[in-house]
Amino acid sequence: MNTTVQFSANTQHYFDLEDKYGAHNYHPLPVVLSKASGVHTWDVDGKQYYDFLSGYSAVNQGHCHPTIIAALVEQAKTLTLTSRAFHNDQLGEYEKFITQYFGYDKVLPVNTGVEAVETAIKLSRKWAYEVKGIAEGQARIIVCAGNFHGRTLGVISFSTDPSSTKNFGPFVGGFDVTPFNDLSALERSLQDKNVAAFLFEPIQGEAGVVVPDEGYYAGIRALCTEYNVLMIADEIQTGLCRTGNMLACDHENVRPDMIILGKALSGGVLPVSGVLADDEIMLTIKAGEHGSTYGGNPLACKVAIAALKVLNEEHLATNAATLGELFRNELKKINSPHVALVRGRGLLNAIVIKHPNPEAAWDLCIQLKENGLLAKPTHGDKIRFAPPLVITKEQVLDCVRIIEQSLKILD
Ligand code: IF1
Repeated sequence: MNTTVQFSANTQHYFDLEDKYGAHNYHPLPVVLSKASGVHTWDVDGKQYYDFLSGYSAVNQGHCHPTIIAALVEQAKTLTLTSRAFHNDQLGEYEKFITQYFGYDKVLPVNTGVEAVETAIKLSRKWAYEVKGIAEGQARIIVCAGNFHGRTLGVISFSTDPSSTKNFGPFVGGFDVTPFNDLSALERSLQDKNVAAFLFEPIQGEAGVVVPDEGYYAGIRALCTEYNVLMIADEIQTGLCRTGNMLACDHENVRPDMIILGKALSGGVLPVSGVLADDEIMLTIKAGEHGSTYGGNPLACKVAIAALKVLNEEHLATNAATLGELFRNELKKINSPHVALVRGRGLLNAIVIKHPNPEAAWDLCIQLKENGLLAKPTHGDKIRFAPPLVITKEQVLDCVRIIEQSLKILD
């Protein structure tokens, strides 16, 4: 369906600015947002939308959460950055808070999600050589086909997605790919004595919200323990209540050796990420061997404590579990001929579109936008639905109605 849609002069003005002055490394939905609160965003013409992307699960607590914003404003007026050349009165308090919150000895704070993934990889290699005793330079890290862990050269080095890797080589070595959700294949890859770690997403987000079989996490835990390999869970998108538990691995009561957090660790207010691990792993990195200018800055520490408190105080894991179940059940009841399947856990869900038009998912997202709901396709035929976890039952039912109404455009 190729109709030329007219946009307000106001909206077009912002499209033109980005087109002329910005890199073209995204293809955003044609909407210009200027305000947000809770589950809603508003565009420059004042139209209201439900946000069903949540900044790719960074605003689990809802846009501009007042408690988080208050913490930001208070600290922003006091002390924002010291660098790690000096101590400050926020970092240690944050480190104590988050390590007790998740039950690990230590945290290494950085800024973006991919930076935390890179940090976890560096920790794994240090541990491999200095604790496990693998020969220097020989450590292997097992990753999953269909993975998405970020966009630095080190991390795309083990991507299996050509759109992440084409013409970005040469790449970093030391990674082997195993199928996601396949414990037999994982065990075969662990026969290599040089394996240091297994890095995985509990649910593959970018791949289209691929949920593994029950027992996958427990199986990984058992195999990593048996073969003395670090189990590293990238919970950047699945963590912080998104999938109905504080961490997705909690669904099977499994404790990874390292967890990687980002996105909603700040409630969408500024980049905050980090790696949690016990001393045997964390203390392999010594003074001067890793860091970053903003890593663990006082502003990020204050905001992250507030963001983590909101998750528990507002029972967002329970809300995600309950309303996610409702959302999937109501979507299935629509029984649309254009929806091949509905899948997800908690409020990380996706539909797979089946339609002769390869642009059908995009066209549906355009129609959803017209009807007041923002979502975006991932990998062509899948649409991720991930609202802020503060959404109410009435709002979920309202959004199911919008989705049902919008699906008619594909008839
Ligand atoms: C984009 C995807 C989601 C992540 C996991 C690490 C990172 C991400 C599991 C890196 C980031 C973001 C990146 C963003 C779109 C979004 C995304 F579509 F790219 F894959 F959510 F599914 N691990 N995911 O999901 O964190 O460095 O971005 O802070 O690149 O367009 P980051």
